[in-house]
Amino acid sequence: MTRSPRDLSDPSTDPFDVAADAAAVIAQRTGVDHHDVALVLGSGWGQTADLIGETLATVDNADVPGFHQTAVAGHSGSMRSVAIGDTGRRALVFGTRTHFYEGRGVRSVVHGVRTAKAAGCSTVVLTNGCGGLNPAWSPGTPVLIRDHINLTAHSPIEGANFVDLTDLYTPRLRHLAREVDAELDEGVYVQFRGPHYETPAEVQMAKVIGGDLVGMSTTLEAIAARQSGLDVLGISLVTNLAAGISDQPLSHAEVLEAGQAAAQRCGRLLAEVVGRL
Ligand code: 8IG
Repeated sequence: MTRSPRDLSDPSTDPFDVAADAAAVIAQRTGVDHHDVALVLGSGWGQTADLIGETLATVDNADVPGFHQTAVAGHSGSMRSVAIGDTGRRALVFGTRTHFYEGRGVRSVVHGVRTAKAAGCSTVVLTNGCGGLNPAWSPGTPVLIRDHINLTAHSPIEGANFVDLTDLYTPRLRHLAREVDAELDEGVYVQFRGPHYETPAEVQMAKVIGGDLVGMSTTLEAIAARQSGLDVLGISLVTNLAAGISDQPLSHAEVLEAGQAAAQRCGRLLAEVVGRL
């Protein structure tokens, strides 16, 4: 018996049911019913997962309930099951994410995280490319996310469900990341809606309210991860100085370039952290 795929945009659909369906397809296509850690690869992070271990299966997003192909250059529209070194554990690596600015709704944005939970993961590693407010962070610098400010005015949580976001970015995992790379700075990530970059005045606002990094992703996913009981590690790759911090204009080409340049350091960092989880 086949069921018709459930549509996340239908309010009568339970998004956790779609996540369970997605996890079942992933289990079938990858041949394992359990993954241990999920990674979401943001701008500039595309190559980094190769250092984690061997890719044992690749699944097209289009074949998994609730997932979509991607619209952003430099992102891949598939997910992979990767052996974590020789630990016997598996990573579920999402090569792309759905961004809030795509207008598919918050449920789509956090579907990967909910699917990771349904697939058995206990930890999610959220990566992104972003703008940096600290002029010392040259393009290609990875920065740990210590906390966030969500300026989307949305939440992935539905109903009167008051989830505690204290220590949202698991302190133990931040500590682990800094054991791997002692030079890692930490910062507060501010999510704007996008898809335009900020004005210089908006970047100054982000600074005044306590931000260090500006981007268009991650916070909604982190909130959904906490709701699901997942541990969260967030790592930003500063691919450009935020608007007005330097006198250079912003371009997506610059973003991709910085990612290439930083791939070694970021790849090692991810591989080592995931290996030690
Ligand atoms: I890559 O400077 C990247 N993503 N909002 N601002 C915002 N998002 C970004 C930026 C940036 N760089």
